[in-house]
Amino acid sequence: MHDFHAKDIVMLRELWNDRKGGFHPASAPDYLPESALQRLQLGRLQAVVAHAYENVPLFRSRMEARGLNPDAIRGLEDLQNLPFTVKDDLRESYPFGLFATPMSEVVRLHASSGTTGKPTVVAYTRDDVEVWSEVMTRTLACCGLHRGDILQNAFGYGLFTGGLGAHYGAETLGATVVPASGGNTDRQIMLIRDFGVTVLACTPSYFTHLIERAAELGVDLREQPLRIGICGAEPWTDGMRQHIEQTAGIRAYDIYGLSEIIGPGVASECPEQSGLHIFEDHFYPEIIDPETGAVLPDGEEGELVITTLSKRAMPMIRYRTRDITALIREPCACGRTIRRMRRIGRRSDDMFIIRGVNVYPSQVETALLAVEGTLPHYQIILTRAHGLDQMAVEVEVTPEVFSDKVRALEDVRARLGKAIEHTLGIRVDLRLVEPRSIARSEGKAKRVQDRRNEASPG
Ligand code: DLL
Repeated sequence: MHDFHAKDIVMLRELWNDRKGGFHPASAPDYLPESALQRLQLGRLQAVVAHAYENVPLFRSRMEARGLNPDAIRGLEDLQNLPFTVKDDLRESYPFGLFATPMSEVVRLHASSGTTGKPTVVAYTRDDVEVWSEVMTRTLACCGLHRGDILQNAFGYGLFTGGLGAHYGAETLGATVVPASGGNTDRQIMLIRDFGVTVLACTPSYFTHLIERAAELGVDLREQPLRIGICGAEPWTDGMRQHIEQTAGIRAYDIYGLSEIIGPGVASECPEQSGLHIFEDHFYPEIIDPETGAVLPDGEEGELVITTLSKRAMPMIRYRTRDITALIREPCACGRTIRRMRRIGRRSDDMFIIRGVNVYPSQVETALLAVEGTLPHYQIILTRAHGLDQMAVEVEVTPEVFSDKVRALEDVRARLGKAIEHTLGIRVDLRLVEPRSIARSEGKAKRVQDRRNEASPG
């Protein structure tokens, strides 16, 4: 499968001992000329389509219904004739219905907790785990990690892909891993200090919680050797990034992935922080119009669709991620030639409509982080009264603002109200609350409480 460089990479990796970083041999495919990359992609695409066709009955029957077989893939552009795969396909084939290899070849299962009912299950062969380690190594190298770095991994270990994904990638890169997993925040802070941790990997919302707790314990993260944050698994705005970078004295990088495709390791920012490089020799990206399914050109915003080019246990053909972004073909100043995607600010299914206006949670975050006196802890509460959707935003304010009660509070309320109205075009019910009154998350933050279908009191 990774015919292309496997042996040489292993040899180079062992020779490689550059403590200052720079180029990591596993990153070689990031710099392929376009024509070589496309040749590689086409060969892998043909192989993966044939593999799925032969081994996944659902995929085969959808192909046959369109009068297609694997010979239909003569060029990369032929991919757009193939059927989509969606999250419900995984739910309906629970647990193992989409596997393309016998269980005797599956060495790992992961699952993502669905909001309702059964989780979705994903599988890996030994080769798949190796590809995963490779793309996570490339992710970490892209973010400037090198041997000698001590990475504290506060992504959750377990069925969630974040913990083990980052773990294997960091070990393969040659960094020292502290497998802290999520939670137990005081101990995390002690380890960061005592071990001289240089890299912290966790969700951005947990990072903000950790920063806050460190301050309460009298630990200034800016005085620690910590230099890089590896953040992902949930949307976060540039305002949130600035908050993390300034209060922790680090550079915070955005990494993207999803269980159905492999876990983390699908795309990563580089030091330019201007879009995420997609490891497209393994994950072929398309952007579609979510309404019509038509493929959109690079640069246009739409839903990200990914085809796995090398996965064996559970290949995904044209998987609809529901994440909204755009592809960037222009070369990156870092020198990588693989395409980038814009940061994911929203999903096609996290939008809600308030008095006729489309609202995304990230818009609220952008507005509130621009106002001084607020903290990056908030939640959005949706209710329904007399058939109309109502939106309230609860935001924590700093202790200074809160203790000053009337004047400072009114001042923040006025500025925040204006900022939200400016961004969303509507007024919302604003509730300024005391620091620490909104629940903290150890993994993915739940920003929206949707109570619209609960019976109204009385
Ligand atoms: O969250 C995998 C992951 C772990 C990615 C650690 C990065 C770091 P799932 O639990 O299956 O997998 O959730 C996938 O999370 O479709 C996006 O909606 C969202 N997501 C992941 N990364 C980002 C990101 C992991 N950097 C879903 N920005 C995806 C915005 C993200 N949303």
